[in-house]
Amino acid sequence: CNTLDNKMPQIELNDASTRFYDDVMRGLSATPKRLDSKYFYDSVGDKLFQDLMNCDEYYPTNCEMEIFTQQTAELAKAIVGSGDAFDLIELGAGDATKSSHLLRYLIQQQADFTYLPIDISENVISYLNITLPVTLPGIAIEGLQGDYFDMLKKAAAISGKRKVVMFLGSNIGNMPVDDAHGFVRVLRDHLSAGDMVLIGVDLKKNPKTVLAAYNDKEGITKRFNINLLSRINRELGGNFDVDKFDHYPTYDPETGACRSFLISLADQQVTIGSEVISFKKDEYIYMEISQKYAIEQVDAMANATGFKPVAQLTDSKQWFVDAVWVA
Ligand code: AVJ
Repeated sequence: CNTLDNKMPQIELNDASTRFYDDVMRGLSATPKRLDSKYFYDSVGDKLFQDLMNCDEYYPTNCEMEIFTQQTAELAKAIVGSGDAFDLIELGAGDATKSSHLLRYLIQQQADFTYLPIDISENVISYLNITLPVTLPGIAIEGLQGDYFDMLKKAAAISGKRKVVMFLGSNIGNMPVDDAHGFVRVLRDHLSAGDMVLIGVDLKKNPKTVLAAYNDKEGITKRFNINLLSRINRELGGNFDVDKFDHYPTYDPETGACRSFLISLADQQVTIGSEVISFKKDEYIYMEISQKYAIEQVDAMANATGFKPVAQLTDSKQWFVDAVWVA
């Protein structure tokens, strides 16, 4: 039952936009206000995230790339096991820049595997289906577009082989610790004994280093956050005046929670469709969490969720870990 239906904007909304609209209205009607960072990634947001990965301060991508390029054999060894056939599934594959190093190595080693990238974006999946067979000759690839867990079920129905699930880039950090445990437990429920997970997790480090990564001098992170307001304007008929919001990034070294907020610079009213949302001056919208973990917490997460830790590969600065777990 959807009580928001009669207030929907006049523009035609498909299922995905309806969910977007419902989530936005729920978040902005709550106290305190919040938006969901999973909506950062429209085409403008994708581009801003690309820019972020290339900026000086944003270290996680470079750290994980170092692991994938410098410790490829170790990664392969941890997941290949006894040399049986397996499905290598990647949740949120993006352009597969990091994983392609592992894929190339596995092909060279004549490992018997199929690469199954799962992404919510049809663009991502058709791009990978077309480009990977060219850049990685000999790859067996079957891209799956859709929700992670729906597609995991589908993958299981297709093959029944052992599964290795990659979840890279510290995407797990976009959930608070409890939710992350819940997510990993659901992932475990979709796997069988002997299946594996290769998960990338950003680690606690000098708080100034963390904060700088989410407060870059060029202001890309700010634009990345503000873009969600612009997206609401574009797709849901909103009228946010984006100049009346400031970006407030935070990092708490005790909990490892790195959170970003947008702060209203004035008492103001914003309309979305026919709904009016009021902001007080200095009121915040909670936008994103990028949780950082102590390395012991990564093993603890595995143990708490039905996995056993198998290996931990860190970059040379020990800022990031790719952990391998077995179900
Ligand atoms: C893609 C979710 C891992 O949280 O570090 C980058 C997104 N947010 N800068 C992260 C992001 C702000 C990123 N993840």
